[in-house]
Amino acid sequence: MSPTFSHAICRRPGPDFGGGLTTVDLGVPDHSLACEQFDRYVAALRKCGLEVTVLEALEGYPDAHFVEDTAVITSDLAVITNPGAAARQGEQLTMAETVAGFRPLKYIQPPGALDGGDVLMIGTHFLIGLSDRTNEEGARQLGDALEASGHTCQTIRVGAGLHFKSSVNLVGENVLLTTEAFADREELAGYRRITVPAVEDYAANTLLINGRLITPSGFPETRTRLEALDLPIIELDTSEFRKMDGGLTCLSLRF
Ligand code: CIR
Repeated sequence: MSPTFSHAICRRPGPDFGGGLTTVDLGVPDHSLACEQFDRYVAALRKCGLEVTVLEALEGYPDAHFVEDTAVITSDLAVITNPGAAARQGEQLTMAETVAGFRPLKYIQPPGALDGGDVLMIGTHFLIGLSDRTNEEGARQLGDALEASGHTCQTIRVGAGLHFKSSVNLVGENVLLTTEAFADREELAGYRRITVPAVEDYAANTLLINGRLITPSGFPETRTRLEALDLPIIELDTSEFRKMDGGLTCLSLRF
C-alpha cells in the first residue's frame, strides 16, 4: 500500500554537523549550503501536503538532524529507538518530547539497539534491517510493539550500506527501489523491484510521499527508471548530507 502522510518532523542541521559520523570521504560539508538544502527539503515535504514541524538544531549532537533514526511512527503508535551509535545516544529522548504530542510512546530498551533508518514501512507490514546499528534484540522489541497493534514484521540482514533504507525504499504500490546488492534478495521476492545501477547506489534512498517521489539530483539513470512509475518527481540536491552518510529519508519522520 502506498503511504499517505499528514505530518513530518525535521530538525535543522547545527553548525557542528561536520563533526558527525561518516564512513565516506567526500570532503567537509558546508553548513550554509546544508541549511539551504534543508530548507528546500522542507519546502518539498510541504509541497507533498505535509504539515512540517521544524525543530532547532540540537547542540552537542552533530547527527541530530537525521531524525529518522530516533523513532518509528505508525498510525497509532510511536516507538522511540535506542540508536546503535554511542555518539547518537540521547537524541531519541529529545525527540520523544516532540513525538509525544502526536502518538502514545513505547521505547526500545537496551540491550536492544535500533535506528529508524533500518525500518521500512510498507502499509501495515514492516521490514526491519539487522545492521551495525540495529541488533536482533532491538528488532524483536520493535516487532513486539508493532505486532501488538496489528502490524506484521520481518527482519532482513543488511550486508551493505549503513542502514536498510540506504539500499531499499518503497516507490509505489508494492514496488521497491533497491541497490543491486538487494535486487535478488529472497525476502523481497514478493515485491516488484526497480534496481538502481551500481554507480547510482545512493539514489536508492528515494522517498514516496502522498503519490510523489523525492529523489536525489544527479542520478539520471535512476530518474529514467523511476519515470516508468508515472508519478510526479521532485529532485533535491543532498550533497552536504551525503558527505555525512545521510540522505532524503534520514532528514524527516513522516506519519
Ligand atoms: C550516522 O552515521 O548516524 C549519520 N551520520 C547518518 C545517519 C543517516 N540516517 C539514515 O540513513 N537514516
